[in-house]
Amino acid sequence: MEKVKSLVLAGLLAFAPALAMNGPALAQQNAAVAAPAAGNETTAAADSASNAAAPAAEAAPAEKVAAPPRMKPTLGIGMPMPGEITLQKQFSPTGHTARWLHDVMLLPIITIISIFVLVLMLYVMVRFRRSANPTPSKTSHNTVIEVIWTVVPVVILLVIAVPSIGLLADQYKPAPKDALTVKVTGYQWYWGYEYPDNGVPEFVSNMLPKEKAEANGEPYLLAPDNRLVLPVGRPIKLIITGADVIHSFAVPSLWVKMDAVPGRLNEKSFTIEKPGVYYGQCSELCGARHGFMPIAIEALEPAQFDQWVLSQGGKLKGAGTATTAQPAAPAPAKI
Ligand SMILES: [Cu+2]
Repeated sequence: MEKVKSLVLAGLLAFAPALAMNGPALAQQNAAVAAPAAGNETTAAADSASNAAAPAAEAAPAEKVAAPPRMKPTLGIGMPMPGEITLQKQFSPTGHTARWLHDVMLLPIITIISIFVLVLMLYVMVRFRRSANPTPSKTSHNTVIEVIWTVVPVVILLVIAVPSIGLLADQYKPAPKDALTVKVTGYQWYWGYEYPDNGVPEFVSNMLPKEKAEANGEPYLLAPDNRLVLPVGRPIKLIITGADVIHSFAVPSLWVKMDAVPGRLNEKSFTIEKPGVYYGQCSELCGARHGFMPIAIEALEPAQFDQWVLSQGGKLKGAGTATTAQPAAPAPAKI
């Protein structure tokens, strides 16, 4: 009995520091998660309420710039379509190279090799079956054939390697100095966007409920309330991180996919070629609502993007140090 008692005591002592440290941390985390994850409807409602209250709270800036109207998505652009079997139409230079590599190089080579091997196998099965070929050949070496089946695959691999390595390098090319920096944070289970270059504070992006998405003419499960607004034709640098677990920021039609890892800042640079709405999703299993943290990039003409930045109380890059008053809550392109 004494032994059991001392064992329990020893166990409690061993775990006491861990329990003491984790208790408050866990509680804090839960409180932080509970607030935004309280439900999309309530978050959206709270957002609109704070937006309505915002103008009254900050009467200081004389001219209030209106945000550009929320862009309507185009069916089949920047989103998957039922029955589609190939990559989405691309809207970034790296995306075009990738799509070309897949459509023009890899797919034909894979198809030709598969058909060639299938035909060879069928031929061997028919031509050299036991009844048609009762005494099999004893040949064990054929130098010419051996050289061919070694050299031809090597040549094929070299031909694929050249554009493939070029694409790999392209995907990880650092952004130029004048790139627009946006910080993307993955949370369980929504995204946060912040524009440090423009002084636009972080706002969060939650999935739209079904009725709202349908009423807006937007694809349910892909449409969030607040979009990541970006300019067309300007190099963009996304700094991507995770706040709790590993997420992955992925927008297929812009050839963007980068892990959002807690404690690490991953970088992804790209340029969008055409204005539009480009949808994506979290692509890392990150928990129960992993499938419900969509991404929508709204690409605007640079002038419209500047207007959006001003509407959020931000300042234009290179516009000196004059800052407008920070609004109580940012109001990105609303529903
Ligand atoms: Cu996620």
